[in-house]
Amino acid sequence: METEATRERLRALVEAGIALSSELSLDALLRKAATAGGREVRITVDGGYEPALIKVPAGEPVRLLFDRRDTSPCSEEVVFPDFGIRQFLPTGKTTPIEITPPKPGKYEFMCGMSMLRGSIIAEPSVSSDSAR
Ligand SMILES: [Cu+2]
Repeated sequence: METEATRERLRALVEAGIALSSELSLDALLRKAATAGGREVRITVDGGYEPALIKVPAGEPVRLLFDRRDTSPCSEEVVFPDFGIRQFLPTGKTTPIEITPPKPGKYEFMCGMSMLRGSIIAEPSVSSDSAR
């Protein structure tokens, strides 16, 4: 889902990238791009969540890509109680779930039976002005 705000941020990012590219490594630029244009984290579901601990900046949208490999009924659903999300995960497919942790803290997710567990750790985000 691309919004006008996202396009604006991307445009600003490209300009900032051109201005700073002589100082910043490509890696740092890509990390900046991921933050501005929508952060993505791939999570493998195979008898558990890998990684089971995901750190993200608070207040920013993150897209979690659940790549389910197993066929156990246990892992067929993932639940984010804090966000009112209960999502079916088809085996052999990647299912995106977008959340925005509103404030720093721990947001747990689990299978439909609460046996498999993982956590999103939302950290205080560093403002772009003081980043460097
Ligand atoms: Cu389960």
